[in-house]
Amino acid sequence: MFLQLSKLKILTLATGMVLLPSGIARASTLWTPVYETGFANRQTNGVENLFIEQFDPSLGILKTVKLDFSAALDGSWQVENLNETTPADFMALYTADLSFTGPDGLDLSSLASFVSFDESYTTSGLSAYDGSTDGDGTSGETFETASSNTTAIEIDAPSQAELAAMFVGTGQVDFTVETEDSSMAGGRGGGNMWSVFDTIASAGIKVSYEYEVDLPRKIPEPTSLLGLGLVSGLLVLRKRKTPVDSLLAKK
Ligand SMILES: [Ca+2]
Repeated sequence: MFLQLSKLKILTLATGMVLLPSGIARASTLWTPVYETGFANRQTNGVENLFIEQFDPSLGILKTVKLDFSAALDGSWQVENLNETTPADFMALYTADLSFTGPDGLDLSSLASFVSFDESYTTSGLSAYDGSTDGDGTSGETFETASSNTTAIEIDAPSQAELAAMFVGTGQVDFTVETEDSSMAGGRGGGNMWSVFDTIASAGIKVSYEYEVDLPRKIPEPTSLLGLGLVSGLLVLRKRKTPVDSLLAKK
């Protein structure tokens, strides 16, 4: 009997050791809201700065940086023959380009010339000036073009720690968007030409962060503790009765 009680007691203590730390630390994976920045309808040939929010390390452990880039170029070339007596022909080489660059160390070479167009336009037989300078009518013409692109880049923080580190903090990460237009136009058959290039750029960056948080450890519920107490109490009670049991057994 003593041997049996001892086994039960040891079993109870062992069970308590499992329950008192009570629970396994668990982790949950979450995503931050999407932070977005950008501009629209800006004239080309210049540099724009864009800033995105860093991941606040107080939220948890950064797992993934997801970046979405988007950009567009819209262009038009209008030409008009202003010569009032002589027909003329005109031509244009219309080129525009938009590139993203990021902070030092972040290779965005794949985003060079992210959006571009390279068009060649020629008019044929524009009449003498029709009296309206509008890129339309018998003496004018308008050409339009557009180009856009989107791409996503993911940085895996555990395997690209150095890269991911630049996105961690309470500040911002700087990006730039550079646009360039090197178009040209000319004519033949008349020295009176009206020509307008109009190139507009838009660009945007979105970022969201995947991170991991430790869930709180599970605390034993009062009913469990009560159960443990009852079990222990019963064991003590049974242990105290043991001598009586022995005497009865002898009888
Ligand atoms: Ca016209």
